[in-house]
Amino acid sequence: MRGAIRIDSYLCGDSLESIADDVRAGLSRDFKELAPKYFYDERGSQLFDRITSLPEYYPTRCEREILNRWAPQIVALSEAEELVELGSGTASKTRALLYAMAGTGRLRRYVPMDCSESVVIECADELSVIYPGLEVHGLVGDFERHLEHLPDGERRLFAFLGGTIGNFYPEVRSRFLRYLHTLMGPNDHVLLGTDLVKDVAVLEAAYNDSEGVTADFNRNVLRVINQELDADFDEDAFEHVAFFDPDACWIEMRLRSLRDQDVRVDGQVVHFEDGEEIRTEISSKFTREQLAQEFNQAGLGIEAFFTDSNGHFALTLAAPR
Ligand code: SAH
Ligand code: AVI
Repeated sequence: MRGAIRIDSYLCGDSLESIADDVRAGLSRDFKELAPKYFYDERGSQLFDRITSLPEYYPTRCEREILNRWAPQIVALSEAEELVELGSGTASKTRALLYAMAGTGRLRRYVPMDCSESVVIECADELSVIYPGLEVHGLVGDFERHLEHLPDGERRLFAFLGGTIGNFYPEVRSRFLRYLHTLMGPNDHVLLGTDLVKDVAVLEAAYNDSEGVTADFNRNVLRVINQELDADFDEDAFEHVAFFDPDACWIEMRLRSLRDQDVRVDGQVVHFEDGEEIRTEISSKFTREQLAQEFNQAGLGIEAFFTDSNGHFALTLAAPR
């Protein structure tokens, strides 16, 4: 016995040309750049999963601590009957929220959205077995482009966990929060996970783990582009770089070319100087004051703010004002 599953995909329509245009545009800038969403093919999602249990990568552990402790209160405050999760991944921490919602007897639907098809299918399958009465409506899509396809609902809790909002540039982030607000009804809530500013050594260690998993995850973007666009990046010719930029207040990940090289990407040749870097991800770190300001600017009122016992990570519950 299992709950009903429906999965809609909005990425099938994405032509190779649109990925090619995006990648080509990023690689033709003076300072080359690739979007972090390209990390996450099936292997990239598996590597991210390994990152979440590395000793240096504290965010997942901290957010799990908060959810395990506060999920019942979050559910009580939001009176949520439906969980909509953006960038859901394997939804491993989300289970604390679903469990608390099920405990109230009002859990109706779970709507995971992720650009990685494999994780949406896997987690929909698993959760429909654990909660046989649960309707799972998965969306394989880009949360920067496809939020309009989220099903309508009542008393929804929009969860955006893991600190993934930190992977947006600040202007994209504020646009995203304002847009999310327009999608929310008066009884909906948003639960946002954000990594907090802390000791630089702790921050940098989380993105430079001793096993090199983050380095493999970073280089995976080259593998994805090789597969998608018939490119010929040599993964071993690029090294992983990650550092905290105190002015921007973010961790920046880059791939540094280890030699002068030409790479063929979608029929064009891209040149890399020895030592030239491609920016592959930013991961912003926040203070409570900054979060309050950003929610306020998006028209959202904060109802609760939780951190783990070390004050490393925060979950903010907010609703339209
Ligand atoms: N929420 C999970 C996973 C975080 S990893 C956690 O907290 O552990 C970031 C997730 O967002 C990945 O599953 C990745 O596939 C997804 N993702 C990244 N960019 C995306 C985009 N533009 N649209 C949709 N999903 C995206
Ligand atoms: C998904 N996101 C919040 C992770 C982060 O920490 O910014 C991705 C990641 N990059 C390297 N390690 C983990």
